[in-house]
Order: sequence, then structure tokens, then C-alpha cells
Amino acid sequence: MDYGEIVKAASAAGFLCRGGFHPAPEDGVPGAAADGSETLIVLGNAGPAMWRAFQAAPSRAGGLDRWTRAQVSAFARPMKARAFFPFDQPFPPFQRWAAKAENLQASPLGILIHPEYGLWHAYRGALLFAARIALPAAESRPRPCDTCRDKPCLSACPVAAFAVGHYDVPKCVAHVASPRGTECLEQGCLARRACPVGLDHAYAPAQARFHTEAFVRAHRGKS
Ligand code: B12
Repeated sequence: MDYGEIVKAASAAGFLCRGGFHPAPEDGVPGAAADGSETLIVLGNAGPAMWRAFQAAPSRAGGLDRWTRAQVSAFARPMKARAFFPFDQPFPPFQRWAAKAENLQASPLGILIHPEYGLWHAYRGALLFAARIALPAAESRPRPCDTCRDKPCLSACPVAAFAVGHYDVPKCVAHVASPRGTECLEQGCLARRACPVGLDHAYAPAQARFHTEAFVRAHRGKS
């Protein structure tokens, strides 16, 4: 099994391979060997490709997470890889894994920023292989936020829910679920949309609305 074959299988299922690494104990990959002899590959989406595959799937009525689990499990099985999902509990540290796999850093909003995709990407799974697979070197590129002088992401939220290192979730949810939050609900988070990086990959309104509604539902379910 080489990285190129995994990239192809992931792409046929609607996902992007987002790099990988050879886990050490401090990476918190459940059940991984402690000696770095195994490989974790991170899977995700950027722009509209995964959304199109999901919309075309007859099983989409079961929801994005269930569809993701079925798609990823189906291609992981013949490769004898163990799959992890960002929505499983307890939450696996996906942002930590993704940051290591692709050499990414967090934006002031807390979301990892990618030099090309900006804030318009997310993670859908990770595969653990019981072999040390050769990986492409993670590119070392500067964090776009370091040269972004005005940081419009930090001033675009109508209820100032974001500050560096802090995200006021109850304030955000209350606004998005209120009549004044219609634009956030229908077009996606205004702070995320204010970022000038990767705008070509921004989610279209239907996808933005789907994720925002899921976010409001998920948070309300817990409160
Ligand atoms: C719980 C959770 C939430 C909670 C609380 C977030 C918070 N304040 O911590 C809620 C429901 C509010 C939330 C909201 C959103 N989330 Co969220 N969330 C998660 C989840 C399921 C678990 C996070 C966790 O506890 N991890 C466990 C710890 C141990 O892992 P970790 O990697 O070390 O933890 C890091 C994060 O907690 C991060 N962090 C801290 N503060 C914040 C604030 C924000 C906004 C984010 C995104 C991350 C973040 O810092 C930690 C150290 O790196 C992750 C998936 C996952 N399994 O990681 C997604 C995840 C972090 N969320 C994600 C996203 C995109 C969002 C949203 C921006 C969009 C959405 N889903 O609608 C919204 C924000 C709302 C908006 N204005 O649009 C993405 C981020 C992708 C990226 N590019 O980095 C993830 C990775 C899910 C995914 N499938 O890709 N989220």
C-alpha cells in the first residue's frame, strides 16, 4: 500500500487525503503502536467536491456523518485500515492530527487555516495503517494570518463572539438562531467569510446553511 493508492481511493469516495504522520504516544491516536511503526492518514474536504458527492448519494437522507462513516469504512476495509471520525465520542484530537499532518496552524478564529483553501476545509476521518507508509513531506508555508494586517475575521462577527484565543459559543448560537442571525444561518459564519484567503473554495449557500444548522442543533442538544 502506498500513499498514492490511498489518495486515489479517498478521491473516488469524495474525500481529499490531507497528509499523515507516524504516530508517537503523545499524538493520542487510540491503539497506535508506540514505536512510530504505523501511519495515520487524515481525510478531509475542501471547497464543494465532497458536498457534490454527498448530494448525489441516495443515502444522503441519513445525514453527512452517517454517509461519511459508510464511505470511509467501505474503502478502509479492503486496505485493512482502522478508521476514526471527528464526530465520534470522546472527540479524537483532529485539529492536532491535521496540524501535524499538513503543517498547518490555527487562525485567530480557532479553525486551522490552509494557505490555499483558507478556512474552507474540514476533516472527515483518519485512517490508521499497521505499516510505516512513506509520506510526502509536509510543505512548510507561512501562516497567511501572520501577514494579514487588518484581521477582518476578528471584527466581522455581529455579536463579537470571537477574540484571539476565545470563542463565545453561547453568544454565537443565540445570535445565529435568532431572526437577526439569518445571514449567518443562510450564508455561513460572517467571521469565516470575512477572511480573504481561499475565497475560490468558499462553500456555496446550501452547504454553508447545512453546516450552520448542524452546528446550532449540535450545540442546542447539549445545553
Ligand atoms: C466540539 C466541537 C465544536 C463545538 C465547540 C468548539 C470549541 N469552542 O471548542 C461547537 C459545536 C461550538 C463547534 C463549532 C464549530 N466548529 Co467545531 N468541532 C468540535 C469537535 C467535534 C471537537 C473539538 C474537541 O473538543 N476536540 C478534542 C481536542 C482534544 O482536540 P484538539 O484537536 O486538540 O482540540 C483543538 C480544538 O478544540 C481547538 N479549538 C479551540 N477553540 C476552538 C474554536 C473553534 C471555532 C474551533 C473550530 C476550534 C477550536 O483547539 C484545540 C487545540 O488544537 C471538532 C472535531 C474534532 N474531533 O476535533 C470540530 C471542529 C474543531 N470544528 C470545526 C468547525 C469547522 C467548526 C465551525 C467553524 C463550523 C461548523 N462546524 O459549523 C463551528 C464554529 C461556528 C461558526 N461560527 O461557524 C472543524 C475545524 C476544521 C478546521 N479547519 O480546523 C472541526 C475539526 C470538525 C471537522 N469536521 O473538521 N465545534
